[in-house]
Amino acid sequence: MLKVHHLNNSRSQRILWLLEELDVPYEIVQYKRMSPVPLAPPELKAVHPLGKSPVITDGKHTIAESGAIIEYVLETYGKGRLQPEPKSADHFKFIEWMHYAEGSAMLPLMMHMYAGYLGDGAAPLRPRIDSEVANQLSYERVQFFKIWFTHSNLHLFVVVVVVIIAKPSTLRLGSEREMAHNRPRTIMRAMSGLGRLC
Ligand SMILES: N[C@@H](CCC(=O)N[C@@H](CS)C(=O)NCC(=O)O)C(=O)O
Repeated sequence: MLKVHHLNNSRSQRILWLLEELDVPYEIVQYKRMSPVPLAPPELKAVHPLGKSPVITDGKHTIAESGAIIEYVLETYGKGRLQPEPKSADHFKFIEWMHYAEGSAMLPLMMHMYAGYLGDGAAPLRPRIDSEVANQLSYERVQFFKIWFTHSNLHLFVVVVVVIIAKPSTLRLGSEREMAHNRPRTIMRAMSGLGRLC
C-alpha cells in the first residue's frame, strides 16, 4: 500500500488531501518535529536522503517533492481525475501552478518565516520580504477568484493554492487523517486565513 511519510504541520498535508480526494487507500507513517528547533527527525533520512516531508513509498518507488508526488499519484491512480486534458491550455496552466507553489511562492514565504525567528536582526531585509509576500499573495488572490469563476475542475488548484496561502496555524485543526478527510471544512477554514494575511 502507498505510504505517506508525514511530518506534523508540514506540506505533506497536501498529499493527504489529494489521496482522500481520489479515494486512494494509503497508510500514514508519522514523524514528529523535534524540539526546541522544529526540524524533521533524522529517521526521515532513512527514507530519502534529503530528510524532508512529504515523501511517499509505493512498491518500488520512493518519491520526494510535493509536485512530483502529486504527478505520480495523478498518473498512477487519478484515472484522469483532478487534472485538465493533457496538452490543453488548462493543462499548461495547471503545470504552471504546480511549479509556482514550490517556486515563486515558497521563497518569500520561507524568508518571512525565518525573518520572524530573527526578529530585529532581520530589519534590513523586512521591506523586501514584505513587499514580495504581498506581491505573491495579491497575485494568488486575484488568480484564485478568476479560476474559481471560470473553471469547474478546480479541486486540486484549491488544495495547492490554499495551502500556500493559508497560515500554518489555520491548518492545525485535528489529527492529520481527520483533517484530510474533512477537507471541505478544512479548506474553508484555511481560506478564512487568507483575509488575515493579505
Ligand atoms: N520542496 C519540498 C519541500 C519539502 C520540505 O522542505 N518540507 C519541510 C516541511 S514543510 C520539512 O521537511 N522540513 C523539516 C526540516 O527541514 O527539517 C516539497 O515540495 O516537498
